[in-house]
Formats: sequence, structure tokens, C-alpha cells
Amino acid sequence: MLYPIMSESRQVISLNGVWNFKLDENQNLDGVGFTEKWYEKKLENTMNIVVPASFNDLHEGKEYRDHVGWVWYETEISVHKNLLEERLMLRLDAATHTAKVYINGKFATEHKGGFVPFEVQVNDFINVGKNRITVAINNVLDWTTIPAGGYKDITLPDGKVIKIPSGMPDFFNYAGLQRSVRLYTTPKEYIKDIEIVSQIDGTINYNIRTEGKGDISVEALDESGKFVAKGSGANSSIKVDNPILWQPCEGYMYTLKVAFGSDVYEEPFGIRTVEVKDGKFLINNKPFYFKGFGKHEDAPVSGRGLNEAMYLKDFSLMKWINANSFRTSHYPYSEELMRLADKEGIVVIDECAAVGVHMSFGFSLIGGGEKINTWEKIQTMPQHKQAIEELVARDKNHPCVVMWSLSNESATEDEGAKEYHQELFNLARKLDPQKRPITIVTHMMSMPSNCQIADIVDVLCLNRYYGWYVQSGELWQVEAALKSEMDGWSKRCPNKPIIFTEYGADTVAGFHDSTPVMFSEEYQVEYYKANHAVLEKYPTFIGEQPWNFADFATSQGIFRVQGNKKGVFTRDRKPKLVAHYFKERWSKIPNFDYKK
Ligand code: BDP
Repeated sequence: MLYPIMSESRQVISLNGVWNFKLDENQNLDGVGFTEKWYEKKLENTMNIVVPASFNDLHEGKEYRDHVGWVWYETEISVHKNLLEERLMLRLDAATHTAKVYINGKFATEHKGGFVPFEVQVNDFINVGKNRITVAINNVLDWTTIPAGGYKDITLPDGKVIKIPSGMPDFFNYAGLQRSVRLYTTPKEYIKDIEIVSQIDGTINYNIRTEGKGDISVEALDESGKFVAKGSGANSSIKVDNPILWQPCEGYMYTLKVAFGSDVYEEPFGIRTVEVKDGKFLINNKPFYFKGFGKHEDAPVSGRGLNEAMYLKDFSLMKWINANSFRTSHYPYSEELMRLADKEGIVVIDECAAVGVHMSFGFSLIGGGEKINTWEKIQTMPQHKQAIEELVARDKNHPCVVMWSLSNESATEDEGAKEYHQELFNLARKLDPQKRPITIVTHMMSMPSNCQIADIVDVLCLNRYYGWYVQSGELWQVEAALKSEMDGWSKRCPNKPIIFTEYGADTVAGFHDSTPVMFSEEYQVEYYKANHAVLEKYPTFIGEQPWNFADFATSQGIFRVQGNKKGVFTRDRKPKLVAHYFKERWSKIPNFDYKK
């Protein structure tokens, strides 16, 4: 799906700003707004809300912040007649997690999946003059959604049964219109999609899909806007002489300017290749070492909402600490963030929103709850496939994306995991024109002895907490336990690269101790040192991404102190002691050829 841009043939109109907002009945998963048809007229008794942002932290009170169920957004716009002479699209970059859109009281579209864009042509809905757009959004996750999560029924003293979340992923369930809402125009005959695949000799293969009849011509421009190559036809190739490659930390970007009839679109691209070969992760044919983080889209006030200043700040801190990469744990991040990562040369493992696809995580971890074979019960497959299709459709041209992650910590230790994930793997491989490597990130109970998916993936991405959730406070025990696992992988998958995509220790900034004890800043440093002492010895260990870049909001629980505190930075982006340790460590690890 093309990102909305302005060009000589296209207009973009932002609908961001202050909207009207109303909560539907809390914990009534059906919502009364539909039976009472709130969308038919202007919403009553509304509060102000800002788009884009998560709604949760913008007003006070538990009923508001922890609302479960439907919420209603509404805006009124006035439209000039010229707009309706073109093909007019309404695009919502993210509505988390399920949305129904009404225009002037009429149902226009709906979408399930809260982290990717969707759009609808609105020429038949919009009038010249005043119009009302109403969006109903539901934040409920269950065993059919991606992310997945559970609910349990609670009976109140008055006999009323309500549902409360149970077994949600470990990040606050921020929701709402978290990214931009826009109208944009195209000519009636238009460019639908562009696929770009580059080789490092400067060959650019492209594939352009269009609607209508007309000739297609393309021009490649360098970063200064200078013309460097041209071609024609829908499916062809051009050659850029002496190409400047897209490299980690040096994100050189070209532009493919496509003309079709009266439509013109400009798609940014980089020239680079990625491949996994002989136990190495090659970028431009050179062995790359991942230094970076698992992240979240998370900030005070805006929550998971679009926050471009924070994106730039985070990338600046990543450069300061000598990092080169991150994983979009645990859902696709905004298009603006991905475009910035392209320009900044930050390498991205792009994860679809499949987190929580495990129906007895507690049981597997500590023997708590009931043992359920996830793959016999869970119904996420249709949504999971859609999530992969939408992710690849959106992000396929980004040079920053070097690998797809199909899920985080699903029940990969259970029988059936291989069949479930093989289908998804095949789908992603088929859809991606660049045929990037693919991974499935596993948790600590998915070991060399029982992991069902290790043979499918191109890279073993492991989330491991030696010295935290196991060997808690006993760092001297880390060596033996971690070594035993790593030796297990060396035996089972001798030539498969391994990345630690999560490892970390909760650390409350300002807690210090002369003897490093858990939660102190000193313990966090010692924790990483103990892990690195083992990991460094393995030639196929090709990347370290501590969990997490920054402290982040979670739901409440006895394991969380106002959120997850495993950040290397605090939530307001101040370095903890460990940040200085990583800055020093990573200054000595080059992007390329660290592991020969
Ligand atoms: C892993 C999850 C991550 C959590 C982390 C933790 O992938 O989302 O936040 O553990 O416990 O299991 O900090």
C-alpha cells in the first residue's frame, strides 16, 4: 500500500487535530452505541480528544484509562467541490484494534488489526460542504485477534457480568486513533502499488500496478534530486551507475518517480541486499552484527501515538550509544518511523503484531494455570495471515527492513507450532519481492530439545532471561545454564545465526548498591556482563538486542513497578548506568566483520 504523498497529481489533507470523543459502556463488549445508532447524528456529551494519540492518558481516571470495549471518535469537515472531481480516499494509518467507519451516518468501511493502515474511497459518501466522520473503535483482544489475549468473566454484586482482560501481553493496551487520519486524492486512473528490488551493482527491478489505461515511465533520482536512470513499462529494470549503497548508519536514499497517465508518485528506495548464508547475516554481502534494542512505541502522554520528535530522539540516542538496529517489538511501527529509519540508516527487524499467541504462557514458565495446547484451540490464523499480508504490503520497499518477524513468543514448544508457522512462513516468503530472511522470536521454554520451529527460520531469534526470571539474583549460575543452551543450538542447528532479541533486568533508575542486587543499576550492568561473557564465544552469535530500549507502560501487576523497568533508558529517555556500559562495548564492535 502506498504512503500518501503530495505530487503534481495528488493532494493530501490532514484530518489530525482535536476530535469529539465518547466512551461506550465500559466492559460491555457489544457497546450500546450500535443499538442506539450513535453514528446517525452528532455524538452527544462528548469530550475533546487529540488525533493522533492513544486516548488512554489524555484524561484522568481508571474508568477512562482502563476502558474495555468501544470508544467513539467524531470530526466534522468542510469539503471543496474540486476534491470530489478526483478519486477521494479516506486513509486511517492505524485504528487500534478494530474499527468501523461511518460518513454522514452511513457505514463506509471496517478494519481489524490495530497497527496497519486501511483506506476507503469516499466519493459516494462525501458531499460538497459539511460532512461528519464517525469512527467506532474497539480495544478488545481475544483468541482470534493479533495481538492475542484472554478475557475472564467477573460477576458483580448486582449480578451483572463484566469481562476483564486476563493474560494480555506485557505492554499497556493503548488504543484509539494512534496514527494520522487523512484524505487524499489521486486521478481516476492511478498508480496502485510499486515494488522495488535492488542489486548492489545498481540494477533496480520494479513492478508497478495501475488502475486504468496508460503508459508508465520511471525515473530514478539521487538524494540531491539529480536524474540517474530512466525506464518504461510496468515490470522492468533500470540501472544506476556507480550506486551509493544503503548501509547501516548511512541510509542513502534514491527516489523512483513513476508517471502513469496524469498520475505521478515518488517512492523512496535504497540500494542494498540482504541474505543469510553460512551462519552469517549478510548486508551488501558483508557479515553484519546487530547491536540494538527491542523497542516499543511508548511515551508519556501520547502513549503509543505518532510522536515524530520522539522517533528522532530515539534514533539520536541509538547513534549516541553506538547501536545500529532495533526490532519493532511487538507490532508494526508507524510509517513515519520506518521512513525515518530508512534515512538514518537504522536496521530494522520488522515484526507483525503476533504477540500473546500462547494460551498457557504462565503454565509453561512457572507451572501456573492450566496447560493448554495453543494450536488445538487458538483461532488466530486468519487474522495472523492478514497481518502478514498487510505488513509486507506496507513495508516491502523499505531498505531498513532486513528481516520479518512473524511472531513473538508464541507457543513454539507445543506440537502443532511447526505446521502453524510453516504456513505463515511460506506466505511471507511468497509475498516479499525482496525475499528477505524470516524469523519467529522464541521464549525461554522453547529450547533446543523441544523447539518446533527452529528448522523453519532463517535466524534463531531468542528472548532469554538468564539471571533474571531464572537464576534470579544468582549471576554466577548464568554461565553454566546459558552455555548449556548455546551448546544445544550449536548441535541442533550448527550453521544457523543466533540473535538475542531480548535479554534484560528490571532496573529502577536511581536504585544503587555496592553489592549489585536485583533492580539496582549495578545489577543491570553485571547481568549483561555475565550474559556477554558466554555469548561472545559462539561464532554464529551475530546480534544483541537488549530488552528494552526504554522503560515502558504495562498493565498493573506485582511484577511491574509503574511499568516495565528493563529500559537501558528511562521512559523520558535518560541513560541508566548500563547505557554507558553499552556505549563503550558497542564502540568496539564494528557493524561488519565482527564475527569472521
Ligand atoms: C518477554 C516479552 C516482552 C516482555 C518481556 C519482559 O516478549 O514483551 O516485556 O518478556 O518480561 O517475554 O520484560
